[in-house]
Amino acid sequence: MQIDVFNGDADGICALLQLRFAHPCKTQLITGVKRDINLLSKVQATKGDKITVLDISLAKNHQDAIRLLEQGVDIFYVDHHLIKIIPKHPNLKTLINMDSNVCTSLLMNQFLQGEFYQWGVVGAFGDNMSLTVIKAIEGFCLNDRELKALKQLGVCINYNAYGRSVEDLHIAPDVLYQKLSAYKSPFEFMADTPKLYQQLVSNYEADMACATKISANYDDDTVAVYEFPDTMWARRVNGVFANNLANQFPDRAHAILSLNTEDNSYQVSVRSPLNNKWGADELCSSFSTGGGRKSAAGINYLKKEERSLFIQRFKDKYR
Ligand SMILES: [Mn+2]
Repeated sequence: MQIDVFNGDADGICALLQLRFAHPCKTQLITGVKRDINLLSKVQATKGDKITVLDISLAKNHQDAIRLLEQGVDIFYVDHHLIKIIPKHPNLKTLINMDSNVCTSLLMNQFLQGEFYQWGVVGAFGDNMSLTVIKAIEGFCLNDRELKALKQLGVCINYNAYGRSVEDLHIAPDVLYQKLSAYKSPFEFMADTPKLYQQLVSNYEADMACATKISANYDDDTVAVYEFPDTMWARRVNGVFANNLANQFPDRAHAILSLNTEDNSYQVSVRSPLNNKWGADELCSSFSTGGGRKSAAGINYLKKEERSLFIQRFKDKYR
């Protein structure tokens, strides 16, 4: 059996779309909300099964990867999240690159030599890769109007994956993947299913309109901190709002603290300055439930009493 395990965001979905267009087969899909990264723990497999894992940290899934490898399962692992030592195993094939100008969709595009690069571009826009990086990828051939359309699609597919649980999402990521997999070109998708495409766009715009009404709790030249309430739109919008702030203020680092009233904690999204992409992973990893990449990282459960400690470390990091 083939099992495809992928992050439910645009980067995960677009990496898998490219791979399955190039190598179609019947697969079992395992995915979740963007922050649900311990996806390998959900996998039950037996000797001879093949698993593809896309866009979730191998460091965070290390134990389950070893469990499956020891069972005689073959794993193909493609990712760009922080890992110190990549494990070696005869059944494990990895394509891992932690450069901040790389994402999983771009690694897949390279692997497939640009065959379905348009979906690679969509995934890369979802992960907030720069225009310079995207224009340099293998196979690239788009005019500015097409590029703009793919950007909007990437942002909206990515946006759909944000929420505390799949119940917060407008469309479950596995369902969205299956719908998109009918279109080898994203332009066909946008032209062919205007209803679903428009739905993705309007969901995004409605939540962004709510977010832009919130002003910063603290800001100076180097950092800005926002706090969001515990509502469905806020649970969906926080990461993307952080990306937008990063684009708008490229010399400033941003943190969004989203309240979780259930356990009196915050979910934190951090973006390092776009013009100096470093430190977000280190900052977040200094808290027990934190992790991510140099440019974008987060903390799942920041206790309310750790709020000022976090803000202090955040300011110190980027001052
Ligand atoms: Mn990614």
